Amino acid sequence: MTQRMWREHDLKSRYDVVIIGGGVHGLATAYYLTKMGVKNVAVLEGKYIGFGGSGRNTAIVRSNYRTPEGIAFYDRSVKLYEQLAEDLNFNVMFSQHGHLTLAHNERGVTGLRERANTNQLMGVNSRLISPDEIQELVPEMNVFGECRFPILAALYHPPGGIIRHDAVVWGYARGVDRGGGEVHQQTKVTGIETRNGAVCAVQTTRGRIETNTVVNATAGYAGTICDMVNIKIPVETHPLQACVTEPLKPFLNAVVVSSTLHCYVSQTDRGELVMGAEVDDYSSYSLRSTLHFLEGNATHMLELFPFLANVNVLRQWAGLCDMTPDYSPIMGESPDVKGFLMTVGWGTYGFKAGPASGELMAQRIATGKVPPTLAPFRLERFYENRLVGEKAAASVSH
Ligand code: PYC
Repeated sequence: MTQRMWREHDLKSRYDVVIIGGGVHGLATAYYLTKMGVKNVAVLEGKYIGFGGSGRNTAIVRSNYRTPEGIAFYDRSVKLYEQLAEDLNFNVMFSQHGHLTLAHNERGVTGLRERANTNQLMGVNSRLISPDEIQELVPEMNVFGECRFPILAALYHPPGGIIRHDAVVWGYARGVDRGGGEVHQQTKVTGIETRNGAVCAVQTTRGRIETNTVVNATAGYAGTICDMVNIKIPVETHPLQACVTEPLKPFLNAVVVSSTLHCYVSQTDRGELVMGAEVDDYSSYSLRSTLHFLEGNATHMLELFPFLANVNVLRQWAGLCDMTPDYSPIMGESPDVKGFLMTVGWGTYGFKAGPASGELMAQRIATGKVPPTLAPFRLERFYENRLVGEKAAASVSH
């Protein structure tokens, strides 16, 4: 009989680790835990795995960040993504065809030059390139023609690219199952119990589970889960919208991003263009996409690629992004509730971060020690004034 990708189980009354959220962060944490020998692990997902941000992103992977802390973290994630197909024995279709961030004014060029320098100092392959080189890499782009926002330079990051996001989620889920962990879909967490300042149980729609370690690996609902143990996190939830066109002949062999025009685009192996914008400027939990987004995104995209004017958009959607004040995540154990850990607040960077987030959280849990790459992202940084400012590395931000 064919082996199922991941099996269904009755909920046990006790697990060593309970992970809330069946997206890439929760599944990767469980996967690396099982690899480290911690096998009595359950991932709880209220809907189906990949329902949230992991199934709603634009699948861009890169490590050309701004801060040394961010670069080290995302570089580890790119390296794990590079090995992932072999590690999981599952084709995740990682296409490292390069990533271009365009600058349209002098301030933009200065910001990209600073990022290129810091990337190079940290061993990450990124460099500033001229309009001639941009045109060579993307011949179909309107680099020298009539336009409102001239292209002055770009940050070129060859290891960046796109991956098949569903495959990553399914591959990790299968890895968890084969490693001895459990994936529970349709299992909503309704409460978390504490005793003497430490986690002792989780209440779910399928029953109560005893555990001393809970990981909040949710997006969109990170604050709701933290509220269950009276922890306040500085997170605001905003929708991020994206869309996909009908398939076209392959012409775009790089991810192209313009933060001035608030848009980014890549071409999938099937030929579709996946395009997105910045987060909506209002806070909301709506997963519905809007005409306003589509009009704005099309307008900006046509500045770069005027020949797309008659291409049909097939689908549009929204995902939820938990934005922190410094655009960096919150990772590690809560300072106030023992055994309550978080990997949340990923903003618009969540999907590309999944493997490194999972590996570091698993190391934190399995060893009881804080890995150096994780340390800068602790919740305490907001009280200690040690922010890790990554807004300038956002593909698009207000
Ligand atoms: O940071 O690469 C990025 C990104 C793409 C879409 C949203 N964020």
